[in-house]
Amino acid sequence: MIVGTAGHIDHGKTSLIKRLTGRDTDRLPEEIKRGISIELGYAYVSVGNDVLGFVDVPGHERLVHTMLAGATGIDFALMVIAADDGVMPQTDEHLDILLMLGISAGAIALTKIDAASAERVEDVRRQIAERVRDTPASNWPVFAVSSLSGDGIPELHAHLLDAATTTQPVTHGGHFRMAIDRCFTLPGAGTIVTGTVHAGKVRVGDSVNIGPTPHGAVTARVRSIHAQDRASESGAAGQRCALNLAGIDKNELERGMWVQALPLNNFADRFDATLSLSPRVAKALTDSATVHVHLGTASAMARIAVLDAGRIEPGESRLVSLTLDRTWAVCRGDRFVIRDASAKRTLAGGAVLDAVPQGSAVRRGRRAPARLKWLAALRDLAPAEALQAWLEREPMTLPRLASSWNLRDEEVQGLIGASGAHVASGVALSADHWTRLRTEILSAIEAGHQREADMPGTEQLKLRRLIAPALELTVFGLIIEELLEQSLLQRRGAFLALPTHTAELRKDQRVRWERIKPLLDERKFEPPRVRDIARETGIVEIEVRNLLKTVARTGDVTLVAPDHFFLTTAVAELADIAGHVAERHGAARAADFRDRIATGRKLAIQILEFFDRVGYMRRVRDDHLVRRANPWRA
Ligand SMILES: Nc1nc2c(ncn2[C@@H]2O[C@H](COP(=O)(O)OP(=O)(O)OP(=O)(O)O)[C@@H](O)[C@H]2O)c(=O)[nH]1
Ligand SMILES: [Mg+2]
Repeated sequence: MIVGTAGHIDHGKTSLIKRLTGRDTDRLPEEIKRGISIELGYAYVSVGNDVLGFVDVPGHERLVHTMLAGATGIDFALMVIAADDGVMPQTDEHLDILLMLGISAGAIALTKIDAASAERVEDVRRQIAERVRDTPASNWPVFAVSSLSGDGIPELHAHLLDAATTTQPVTHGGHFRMAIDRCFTLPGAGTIVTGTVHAGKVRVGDSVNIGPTPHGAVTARVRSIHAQDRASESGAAGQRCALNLAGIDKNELERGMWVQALPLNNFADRFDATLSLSPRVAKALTDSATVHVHLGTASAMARIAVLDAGRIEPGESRLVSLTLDRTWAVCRGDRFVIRDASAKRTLAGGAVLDAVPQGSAVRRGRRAPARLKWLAALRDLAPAEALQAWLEREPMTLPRLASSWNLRDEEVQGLIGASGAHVASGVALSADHWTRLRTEILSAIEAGHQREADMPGTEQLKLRRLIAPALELTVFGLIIEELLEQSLLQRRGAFLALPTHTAELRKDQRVRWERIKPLLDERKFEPPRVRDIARETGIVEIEVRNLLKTVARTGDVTLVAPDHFFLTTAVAELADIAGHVAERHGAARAADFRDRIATGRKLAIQILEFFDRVGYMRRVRDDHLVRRANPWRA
């Protein structure tokens, strides 16, 4: 267990830690000279086989950011209030911060009782009771102590040891994450970073990512570990650790960065969260306000967008989006604290809901009602239901889920299982969504058949553009594969068709088709049009047209231009050639293409336009750019 002090300046935090652990954590020359704590202090005592860790924070009003860094990751708060002063501004502020960070276990040390009358001590007890009323801190026992005389210290000591055995350890699952609070070089050892492990476990020999640095995340290897001040093979959530890192220079590191397991890729300069404004602030927090945000051991400036209201009134909770002035590492559930722009007052505390907003959050606006509903689900529901609500709206890749929720593979699997989601090609979709997409695909193809009865069907990419433009290609492909396997769809050359959209040639039609086919084959890149075929064969024009339309449905010919049917095998070759031309020249242009296929210019253009229409190519002015592999070769 890690105990963290909190409280107003000079109220006796450091003295109390010294009395409890025998260690003076004020060691900087400036701390000794000024008699105040400036940096975080650390001390440890053994409890049986275990070690109790202490983090001592400064009380100075200008050092609240340091207090915040220290309070991150503690399990147990030791609120220190001096009997002479009683409740003071940073008593209030630190207590707010502890509660905003979600720290619910704690005790209150009423210090310096040797310097106050018994009456005064009772007065301050009443002040404290008043202050903590209606907060989780109202359960924290109050110990009247003197670090000078030692009065009350054994009782407090015993209580902490007891709490250490009964307090539930932080059972954060997930990948290893630790916010760096110190980094330094140890002669003979190299780069050391320290912090409180926020989640997961790290072992000697592990590779870890450190970031964000100005060059993104940097990889290093854990050479050795001290956990709770002892050499160890591993460090786990809830322990203070010092990691000796190989492959990284101290100068690349600073407080605020995270050491994380390699699979985590959770860097963003924006996150969406729930935010509660302290009931003790005087003014509402307005939309677009600029604030300081503190998360882990980092702080940054950020702009707040209040998503579900115009502003946040004191005591209210709202959904917000924070845009930071730099990139951060964040995961769902991370707690953070907001201070005003001049860093004078603590205003609000929150928890991250969407760590790395993507997809529709960005595309369709962060205040879209559906998105707000979804964020509320993330806030209010258990993980499996929250994931289900999320997937109902849009699919999520498993790596993104793992990163933004900090889940290990088996945890991802468990959650996916519990949410009933459908996983395809590393993407999770709700089962409903999957079924809906299947239905939409079938009806879009059906509609295509009705619209263009003489086309064999709809091209796959065009279909995706119509139905699910944001869905990963591979996932869309898998849905198509499933429909093909179940014989609900058929491939006809480059097209997808319903099995019902076909044509059997009658005997007389087959005979005529046998006569026409060689004509198309003879000049395969510039075959005769309907009227020319009619003239050459003596078959009535309208019958030629109807026959070719019927053959088109079987997929053997393709209508490329008005009344101009090509053998589908020739279209496939033309698509290859257009692809080569585009590869050679960066784009397929009519002139180059015509030279290669030796047809008229007008026809070359018509063929390229046909490729644009079915989604094989895309036209930009006179250029036709390839969008995908030749669909006739799929
Ligand atoms: N009489 C008396 N003095 C105390 C007691 N505890 C601390 N002091 C004195 O109060 C002063 C401040 O004590 P610290 O322990 O440095 O206070 P702090 O809360 O750590 O101060 P910051 O870290 O700067 O916020 C020192 O001069 C201590 O000797 C106590 O129980 N009784
Ligand atoms: Mg101190």
